[in-house]
Order: sequence, then structure tokens, then C-alpha cells
Amino acid sequence: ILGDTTYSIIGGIPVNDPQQFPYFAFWSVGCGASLIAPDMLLTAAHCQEGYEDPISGRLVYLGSTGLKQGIKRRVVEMLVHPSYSTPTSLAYDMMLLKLNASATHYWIHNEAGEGWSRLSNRLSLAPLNPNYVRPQSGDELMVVGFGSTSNTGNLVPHLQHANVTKLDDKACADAYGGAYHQPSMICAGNVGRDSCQGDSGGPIVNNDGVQVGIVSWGIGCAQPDNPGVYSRISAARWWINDIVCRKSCYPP
Ligand code: 4AZ
Repeated sequence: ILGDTTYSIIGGIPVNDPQQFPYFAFWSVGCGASLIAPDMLLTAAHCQEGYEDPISGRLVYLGSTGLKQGIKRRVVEMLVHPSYSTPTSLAYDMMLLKLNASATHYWIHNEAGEGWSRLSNRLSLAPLNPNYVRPQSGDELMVVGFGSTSNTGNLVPHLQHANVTKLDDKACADAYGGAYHQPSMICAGNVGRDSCQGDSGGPIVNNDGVQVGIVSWGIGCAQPDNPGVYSRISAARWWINDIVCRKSCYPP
């Protein structure tokens, strides 16, 4: 499926306009994430390995295409998907991170009384499809992150993005056998283009800009016949809605 072994987000290009992914967040444990509520990020559950105490991996950065730049927040709570079990079976590799404060609004006292104000026009929430709609095979998706462009595991200083094509479940299962958990995963790839180490937890979006997945795993990066595997967001809409409603109660 993938015909080239160039490691480089592999084969990507720099994100020049911060408004292209105004919901992208970087978690200082070395993972991407997306802002889905004013004080809530969506990322991969496996990013918590070694950081089970939120204090040890607590900083997140939002609103910048530069690594560890932009608006800073702290992670105060990690909420792992209830069906995520172990790092060896990456089914439901999803987690929500509650932040110490809203990243998009702040509370003010003014003559009209207390109210919410915009903190930054640079940030907005990631659009998630509310209707459990699955991405289709052949869909052109776009993945974004500060992950390795050379398969070294090193992060890059400037945010990158790459186009990858969603494959059908059979192609994913052919590549990965039983490790491909069809109910909670999708896979995608293109010759010479892939997500890689350090991109985990970050968003993959469709042509309409809707986030459909989360960077999760793969064998190597951009290797022939080893597409990138992503957690499928439509498999967990009930859980996301439930946690956001319970944990993030901000107007508007
Ligand atoms: C990783 O180690 C990783 N090519 C992320 C994505 C992919 C492989 C590995 C997909 O975080």
C-alpha cells in the first residue's frame, strides 16, 4: 500500500497558518491533542504511560505552530476511555484531559456584571461529528503534529501536516492481523506519508475539517504495507459527550 520507506509527520509540509488547526494542542509528555471544549483536550490514552500522575506531565501549549509556544495550561485530570485496557491492546486508545482553566474564554467583572470574554481569537474547538458518522474508505484525511520527520523519535520545531488516504478494514487487518481492532480503529496511509513518533494523540481530520480520529500506533512510519492506525472518534461519541457534559460546564 505504501511504496516508499522515506521516514519523514513523514512526507508532510509545514503548517503556515495557525488558523488551519486552531484547536491543535501539544502536551509536554510528547503527544499531540485537540481542544474539544474550552477546558478539555482529546488525546490518546497511551500518552499517559509513565505519567499516571498528572503533575508529572502537566503542561499543554495551544494556539501556535511553534513547539512549546503559545497559550499554556495545566492538566489537572486524565480521563481514560473505560474500554482502553493495556498498552498492548490499543483498542479505544482515547483520553480526555481536563485543563486548569478555559483556554478560549476568561471570567471578567464589568459594569454589566460578570461574564465570559474571548481570551484569544487564535483558538477554537475541534469540530467533531456529532452523528456517529464513520469516515469512508478512500476519504482524504489530514494528520497534524510535531512528531518525527525522520523516524528518530525527535520532535520538530514547526507543526507539520500530511494527507493520508483512509483504507478499508480488510487492508488494515491484512497489515496488522488481530492487533487491528476494527470497532475502535481506522487506518490510513499514502506512499511516503504517515504520522510518526510524537504525533500520537493528535488529530486526523477529513475534507470538511471534522476530526475523525486520533493518532494511535503503527509499525514504523511510512513503511510499505504498514499504514498508520488511528482511534475512530465515531466509536466513542457517547463517551466524549458524557465526560464533556459532566466535567466541562462553561458558557457559552
Ligand atoms: C508512535 O510511536 C507512533 N505510523 C505513532 C504513529 C505511528 C507509529 C508510531 C503511525 O507514537
